[in-house]
Amino acid sequence: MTGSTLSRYASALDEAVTSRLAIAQLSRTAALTLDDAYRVQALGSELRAARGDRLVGVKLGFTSKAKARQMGVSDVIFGRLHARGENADGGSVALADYIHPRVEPEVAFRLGARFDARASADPEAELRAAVDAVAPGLEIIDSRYADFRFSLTDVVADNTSAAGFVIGAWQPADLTATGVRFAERPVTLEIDDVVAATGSTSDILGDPVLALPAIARMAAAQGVVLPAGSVLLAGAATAAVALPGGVTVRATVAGLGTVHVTTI
Ligand code: OOG
Repeated sequence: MTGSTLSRYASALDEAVTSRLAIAQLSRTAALTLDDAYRVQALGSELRAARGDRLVGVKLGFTSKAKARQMGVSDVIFGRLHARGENADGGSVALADYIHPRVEPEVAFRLGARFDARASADPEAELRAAVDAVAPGLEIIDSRYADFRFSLTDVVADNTSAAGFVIGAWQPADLTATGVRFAERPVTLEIDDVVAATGSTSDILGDPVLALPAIARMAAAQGVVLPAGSVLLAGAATAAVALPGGVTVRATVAGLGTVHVTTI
């Protein structure tokens, strides 16, 4: 597929972000390869950067079986997080900024040092060593496609539905220490104190730390360079839940604490 066609798709998806009007799935009219889809995603990130919305992290998607089942898609996918998507813990989120937002409870890692996978002899080890903290997180996803439906290449081109995120209090973490694991911690998503979904951190690839080799590999493939302070979202622990207005949504990860946000 030509660069100008891919740019056209990136612009259409970007316009859907800014206009909050969903578009038809690209796969209805075009046969994108997975490589094409990641190029569209990268071009979309460049469009954001051009208006001052810089890269502040990356995420994985479809790391949980519940999520993969919900969306009928199975491969792990990689997306980019941008500064304007960040919301303060305890703050408010305006639903008018989204098309049909959903929310997921997540585990987040923070990089204490810059990470350039392509400049590293051992990206997996370097990424593990670069992580300095862990926190509970909420991810707001918002497909730019009508009816929140897509193929694997559609959702990759659409930056894996990434739209917003909220990170709770960071706790120091040293992932180079032997035996570090974050598996088997109950995860709860509550809306106005009513449980909306439950899961376990084991639902994220068996253990959220296993997101790191996947992120190292995909960051190398995409040539993504992450500044110090970047956020890594390891993936959802439950299926996504539609985000209603006028509520408080809270994620709790046992041993890591809670994070919440109010919708307006
Ligand atoms: C794609 C994003 C999935 C996750 O954690 O599985 C995702 C979507 O379902 O819209 O972020």
